[in-house]
Amino acid sequence: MATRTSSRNRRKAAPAVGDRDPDLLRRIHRFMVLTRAVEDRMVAMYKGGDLLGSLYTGHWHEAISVGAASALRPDDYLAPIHRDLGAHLWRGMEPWQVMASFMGKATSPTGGRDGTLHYGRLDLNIYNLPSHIPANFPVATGMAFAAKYRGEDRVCLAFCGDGSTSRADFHEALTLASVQKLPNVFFVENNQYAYSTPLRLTSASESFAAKAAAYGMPGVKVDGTDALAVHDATAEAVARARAGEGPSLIEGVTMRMHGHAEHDPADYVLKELYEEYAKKDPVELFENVLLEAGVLDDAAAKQVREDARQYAIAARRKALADPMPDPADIEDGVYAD
Ligand SMILES: Cc1ncc(C[n+]2csc(CCOP(=O)(O)OP(=O)(O)O)c2C)c(N)n1
Repeated sequence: MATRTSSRNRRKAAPAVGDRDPDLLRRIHRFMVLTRAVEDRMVAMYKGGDLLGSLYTGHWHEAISVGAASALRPDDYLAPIHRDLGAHLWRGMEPWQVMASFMGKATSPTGGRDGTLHYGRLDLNIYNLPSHIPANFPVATGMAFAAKYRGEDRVCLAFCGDGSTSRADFHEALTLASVQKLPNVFFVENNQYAYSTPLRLTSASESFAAKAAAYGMPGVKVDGTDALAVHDATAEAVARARAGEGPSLIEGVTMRMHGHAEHDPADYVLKELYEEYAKKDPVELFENVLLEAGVLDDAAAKQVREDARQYAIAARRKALADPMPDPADIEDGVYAD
């Protein structure tokens, strides 16, 4: 799957950027480009046999992961899923750490205990994502509960996929958060497939955002390929949570442009959907918004892409050279003393 489209997206640029901080916009753009570059590099690493197992990516989720994370304060909590590399990077996770994780290296955030994507960094207030989806949701309510209990004005942003909304923990988390007026922002990344299950077999509701009403919280549906729309919706929900007004639900609609993971050719996906979303590359769309607004020029945009490419190459080099864990440490961090 080609991950860069051409100037054809330029004609579809979103409305102007208003009086938003140009530095923030350029930073959002830079991290979206970096996310794409790192994931493209990691796809090549997967194909080249560098990784231990399969690879989960978030192509076309960059506007969601970066756009939403950029609405948080660093001391807010993040509970990501497997499509949210952009949110990790935004908060300070290094690309080489992510690569090291998929290689089981000692330098990965789990010290090589995990050979895939269950990395987090508590020093960056990023909760390690669990495999079971959306098991991060009840934990997110716990984190928000703790913040409220301690009288801190911290917010917790948690992501899940469309398929995950069918699970009981989704219902439990939203119920508890709204009853307790917890500072949660729940973000449903609707990429229209839950592995091979299409949206029409996941929910009969008109939207996921509409479900918020039943929990007594606001719900909003945004274009998940539009970084500004995502950022604005998240900023509003974060402000509400921080003000003690309780949780919100955001649905961002995008498309899973790669397989569930790289081993999956995803030939069950409708060809028309791929064709439609090939014209809606979130990275290109946002770049074009900034170019049209004069926040970025062509030379700067080119430089951002090249810097990201080089950064990803250097990250691979470091991760490859990093050591595997020492077998003597195998019990470290497993048992409490
Ligand atoms: C409780 C549970 N059931 C099944 C799985 C296997 N599984 C992992 S991801 C996934 C699909 C998830 O779909 P969705 O929530 O829409 O997220 P997406 O992968 O599309 O981003 C499944 C079935 C799991 N990890 N946990």
